[in-house]
Amino acid sequence: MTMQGTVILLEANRPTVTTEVGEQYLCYMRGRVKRDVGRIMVGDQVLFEPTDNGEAVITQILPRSLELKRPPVANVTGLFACFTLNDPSGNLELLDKRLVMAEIAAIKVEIILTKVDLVTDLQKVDHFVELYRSIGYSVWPLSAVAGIGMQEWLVTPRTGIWVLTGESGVGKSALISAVIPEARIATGELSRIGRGQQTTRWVKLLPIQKFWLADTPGYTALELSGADPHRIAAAFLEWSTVQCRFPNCLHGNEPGCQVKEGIELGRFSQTRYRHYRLMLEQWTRRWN
Ligand SMILES: Nc1nc2c(ncn2[C@@H]2O[C@H](COP(=O)(O)OP(=O)(O)O)[C@@H](O)[C@H]2O)c(=O)[nH]1
Ligand SMILES: [Mg+2]
Ligand SMILES: [Zn+2]
Repeated sequence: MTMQGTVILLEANRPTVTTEVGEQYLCYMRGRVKRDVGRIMVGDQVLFEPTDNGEAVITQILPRSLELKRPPVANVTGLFACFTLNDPSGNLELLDKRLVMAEIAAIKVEIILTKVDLVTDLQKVDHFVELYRSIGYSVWPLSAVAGIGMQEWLVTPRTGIWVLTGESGVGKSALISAVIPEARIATGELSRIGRGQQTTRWVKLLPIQKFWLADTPGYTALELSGADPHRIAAAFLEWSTVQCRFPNCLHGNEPGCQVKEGIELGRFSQTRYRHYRLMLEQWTRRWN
């Protein structure tokens, strides 16, 4: 009998697959798909056949919608872009870059503002939340440690595979531990196993409500590949509300640029515009 499931873990090249109703199978790769053993990823949809001993044989890896390289996860639906204004304050340029990359890769993205229990400047928080919400992003101010805002974040309906991204120290592990206490044990064990490839490749999908949260010990990166200046400009969603004189305007020194006018009028964020210009520069240096 052929069944379909999601690869939620790879250990020593043995995939663990979960069906839609939550049955788990430790799988083998056999026959024609054996050559795919190095190719299978957490997040893959696979067809498999259970064997008599409660294990299963994978017969096919279904086509992927998307592959994230770091962490290695296939078929990612969404990213949680984690950011903190405290301990230590995060880099807004990196945040905007993540948001842009998610738009270009057509991955959903929501912003988690971590460590709000440490906030001393409430105005700064309000400004951050208002800015990104006004652009259209979901923003979840929360504290994993103090248990603030966790329910609001978690009960929002989502499906598919979601990955926590953000700089080291922003609180990704704390979030996972707060949501799934058992996950902490796995993460602890892992750090004892040691370093190197094993660690960075280690990913596990954890079931939360109706979606999967990827537990990744390593840091996450989105590449600028697939980007070009027009895509980068289009990823600044707030600017889609205006029309420049030239339809292909890149909002530099073109006459009749409504984006620049909007910035002068205080309608658009000057900081985000600066990050846009930096991204264009980086793109030019890297790809030309
Ligand atoms: N006060 C406070 N500290 C936090 C919170 N979340 C994480 N931390 C602390 O911030 C540090 C980094 O957190 P961690 O989860 O390891 O960050 P990661 O590198 O993104 O996984 C640790 O010392 C955590 O205890 C929070 O909500 N409030
Ligand atoms: Mg961590
Ligand atoms: Zn323009």
